[in-house]
Amino acid sequence: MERTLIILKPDAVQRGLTGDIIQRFERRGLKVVALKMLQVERSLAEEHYAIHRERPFYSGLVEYIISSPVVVMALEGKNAVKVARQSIGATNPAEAAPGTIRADFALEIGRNLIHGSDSPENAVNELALWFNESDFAPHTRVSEPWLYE
Ligand code: IDP
Ligand code: MG
Repeated sequence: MERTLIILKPDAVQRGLTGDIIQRFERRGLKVVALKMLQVERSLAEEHYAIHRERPFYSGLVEYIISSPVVVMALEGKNAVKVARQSIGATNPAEAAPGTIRADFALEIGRNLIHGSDSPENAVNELALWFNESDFAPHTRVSEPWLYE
């Protein structure tokens, strides 16, 4: 089993879409094992997006992420990183496949609702950045034999 970090960005919270988005992951079979709402500190936003520091959109991206509260979660499941990215869709909602979260709920790259880790290695690092070990509530669900053979 693998874990991935998901951030429901300020636009998802402000637009009242957090429930719809979490439901999509739950329906797919991914399991929420940590979940919290917080106002992000600038330093955390800067560290999370450090890889984009030299990009022209970086300062706007940091302002966006700290502009209003976010909901952050850890999802667990087989290939969680890959399948969550697939359900999220392409970075630019205008290019995302129909049926993905970004295509179905968003229009612009700078307001694309959601973050998902892009590799298992980055997921481990991002989960450690956003959560303490005590924030996780690992559990087995009765549905698991019906999700995994
Ligand atoms: P990802 O979220 O699909 O992994 P990244 O390339 O890692 O996409 O970019 C991180 C975030 O930076 C995007 O989700 C989006 O919020 C923002 N971003 C990326 N490119 C642009 C851009 O050209 N203009 C504005 N914001 C951008
Ligand atoms: Mg990314």
